[in-house]
Amino acid sequence: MSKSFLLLLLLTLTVSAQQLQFQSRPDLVPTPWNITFTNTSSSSTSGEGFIFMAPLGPAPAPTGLMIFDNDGNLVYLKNSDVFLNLNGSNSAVFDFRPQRWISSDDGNGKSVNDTFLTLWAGTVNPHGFGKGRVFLLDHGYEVVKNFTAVNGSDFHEFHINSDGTAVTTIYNLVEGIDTTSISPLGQQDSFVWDACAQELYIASGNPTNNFLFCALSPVSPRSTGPISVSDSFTTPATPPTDSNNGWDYVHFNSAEKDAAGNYLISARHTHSVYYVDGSTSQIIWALGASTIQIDPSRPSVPSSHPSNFTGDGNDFSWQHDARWVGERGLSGDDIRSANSGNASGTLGGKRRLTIYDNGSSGLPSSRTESRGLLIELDFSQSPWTASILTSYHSPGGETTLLSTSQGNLQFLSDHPELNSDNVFMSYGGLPVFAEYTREGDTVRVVHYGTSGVQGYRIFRAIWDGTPVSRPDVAVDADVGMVFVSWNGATRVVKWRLTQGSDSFSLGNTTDVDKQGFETAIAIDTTPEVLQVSALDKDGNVLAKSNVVSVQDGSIVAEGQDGVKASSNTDA
Ligand SMILES: *[C@@H]1O[C@H](CO)[C@@H](O)[C@H](O)[C@H]1NC(C)=O
Ligand SMILES: *[C@@H]1O[C@H](CO)[C@@H](O)[C@H](O)[C@H]1NC(C)=O
Ligand SMILES: *[C@@H]1O[C@H](CO)[C@@H](O)[C@H](O)[C@H]1NC(C)=O
Ligand SMILES: *[C@@H]1O[C@H](CO)[C@@H](O)[C@H](O)[C@H]1NC(C)=O
Ligand SMILES: *[C@@H]1O[C@H](CO)[C@@H](O)[C@H](O)[C@H]1NC(C)=O
Ligand SMILES: *[C@@H]1O[C@H](CO)[C@@H](O)[C@H](O)[C@H]1NC(C)=O
Ligand SMILES: *[C@@H]1O[C@H](CO)[C@@H](O)[C@H](O)[C@H]1NC(C)=O
Ligand SMILES: *[C@@H]1O[C@H](CO)[C@@H](O)[C@H](O)[C@H]1NC(C)=O
Ligand SMILES: *[C@@H]1O[C@H](CO)[C@@H](O)[C@H](O)[C@H]1NC(C)=O
Ligand SMILES: CC(=O)N[C@H]1CO[C@H](CO)[C@@H](O)[C@@H]1O
Repeated sequence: MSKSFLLLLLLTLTVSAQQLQFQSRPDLVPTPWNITFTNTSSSSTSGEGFIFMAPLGPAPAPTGLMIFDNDGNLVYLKNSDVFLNLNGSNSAVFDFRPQRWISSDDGNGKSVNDTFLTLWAGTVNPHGFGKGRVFLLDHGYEVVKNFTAVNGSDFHEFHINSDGTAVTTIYNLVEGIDTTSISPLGQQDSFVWDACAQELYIASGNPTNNFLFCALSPVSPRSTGPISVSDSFTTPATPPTDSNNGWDYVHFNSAEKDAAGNYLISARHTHSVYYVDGSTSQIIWALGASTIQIDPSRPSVPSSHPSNFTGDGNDFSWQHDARWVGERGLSGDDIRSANSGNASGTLGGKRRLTIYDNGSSGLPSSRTESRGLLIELDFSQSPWTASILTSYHSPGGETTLLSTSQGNLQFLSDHPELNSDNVFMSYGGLPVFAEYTREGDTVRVVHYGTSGVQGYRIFRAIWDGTPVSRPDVAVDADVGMVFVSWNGATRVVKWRLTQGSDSFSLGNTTDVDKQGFETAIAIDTTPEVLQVSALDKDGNVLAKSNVVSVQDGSIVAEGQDGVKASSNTDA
């Protein structure tokens, strides 16, 4: 996140009426896509599933939660103001995607193993972090959980761990910190923004008491406040002497727990990734910056957490989204064996992670483009090594893309249901996402929105949605058409039009294939009324629109709502 992001956000988020796209849902305005590159010589095509994003940007750019199909057709759109009654200019939603939650207790005495849509909603601080709540939506798009970490969850992370817990980030303003080592504006008694990662039970929304890691403050009883202020690559912009000028020295932006129970945490402002013990909250090792040099005219200073690895895998800066890859289904013993460098273990004493290396913060940058990195850590030799195996960058035919904030990277092979080995990447602060082959060739590039729109994280995932509402129709008797849509429905294959003199004599059935978000169907304008039903691939009726007047579209009789799917077919 950066200040430029905030300026854009403060310009705020309304939608202009001229952008009307759907007759049946004039209130829904999706962000437009421009597929600027498709690699015709690549045998690798985009994976299955849908694209999940929550674009933000200056008015009148469309914002909110959005799901698209591969061709850029809208599947679902929800305006962000329904969460928390967001109505402030600095309110937003972030990090929208499906995640699987598996737990023996869902909070209502039942076990759960299902996919939920997850998101963060809240207010964004001018420094580029936030305070809000996290939400889980079910297959009918209804909120089933919402909760927040102690002191309010920050938007950077809401990750569901494989053991059924979740982790979110927190930012706390701490007073009385000595920053005199930070020239030129450091002060004896400073306000500094601490960053924490806290583990929560989803069932109750309460902290687990297993894991709370804060960079600066010791939080009893588990954390020791281990990351020194002098490890920061930033300096305060103004003297940090009052609470409005707190210095964001460390900036956590991702956290996730592995099968061994330990956390991988990305700290953007120390250019480091930390591996933190899940039961003691102590740093086990660091990857990234071993020396800090902010001003080239001054000598570099050693980090309090120099990298425990040698090799080019330390060469990232201002990074986001540190994720273990290739560990799906592995046990805690497999991971502990790799951590101990056991070359005969399942992972051969090695582990792989991905990082979105934006290489810039909007300040002068020595690098000209952002990139995704696949890094291999080898614990089987001494010293440990970190090597870049592949980098993903400069999508086909583009000038270089350097994003000053945000971004993420997804290894699709960790999601076998997507049937793809590709790598999916969002350029965060730039409104671009791209898909690469695992080897780094560009498969496809999509620009979305207009200049100034931002995406934080964008995901490709399988999703099965059946709204608990009914399909929407709009009749235009002048052109002899009915327009039908059903916001969020993923199972509809055909629409069935029935017409008649009243709601008891509907007949003369016409089935047409569903087209994109909204389908236009030719109608006979002689009968009095019509109704449109949604059919799945087996011809079952999923829901029915209201029965409406052919002449003016007014409601004659109620339709039939969708019935929430309780599906485990997605992952
Ligand atoms: C889409 O991108 C292409 C290539 O950059 C550009 O020429 C074209 O104008 C863009 N179209 C829209 C609608 O923005
Ligand atoms: C919405 O904004 C108005 C004006 O800023 C404020 O008075 C009101 O409390 C806000 N409502 C909510 C739910 O945040
Ligand atoms: C969030 O949860 C609280 C109860 O914890 C509930 O009262 C509130 O309605 C929920 N919010 C939404 C948007 O569902
Ligand atoms: C919450 O805020 C209080 C007061 O600022 C602070 O003492 C405490 O450590 C914070 N706790 C967490 C979990 O962030
Ligand atoms: C990582 O390096 C630090 C010194 O910088 C050292 O104290 C720590 O023991 C090392 N971690 C491991 C797991 O070797
Ligand atoms: C290394 O892993 C192999 C295979 O899991 C196991 O049999 C062996 O005991 C491990 N060695 C050590 C030193 O842990
Ligand atoms: C397109 O795909 C081919 C075959 O994989 C590859 O050689 C080429 O480099 C790709 N183009 C780009 C721009 O990545
Ligand atoms: C049935 O619909 C077709 C196509 O709209 C129309 O041509 C025909 O007249 C209708 N038949 C009856 C019996 O309503
Ligand atoms: C959860 O459901 C998925 C998909 O149905 C299944 O593959 C997996 O084995 C289940 N996991 C558990 C722990 O039940
Ligand atoms: C690797 C790299 O380019 N790092 C740069 C990231 O951006 C900061 C701030 O703009 C530069 O100081 C680094 O050199």
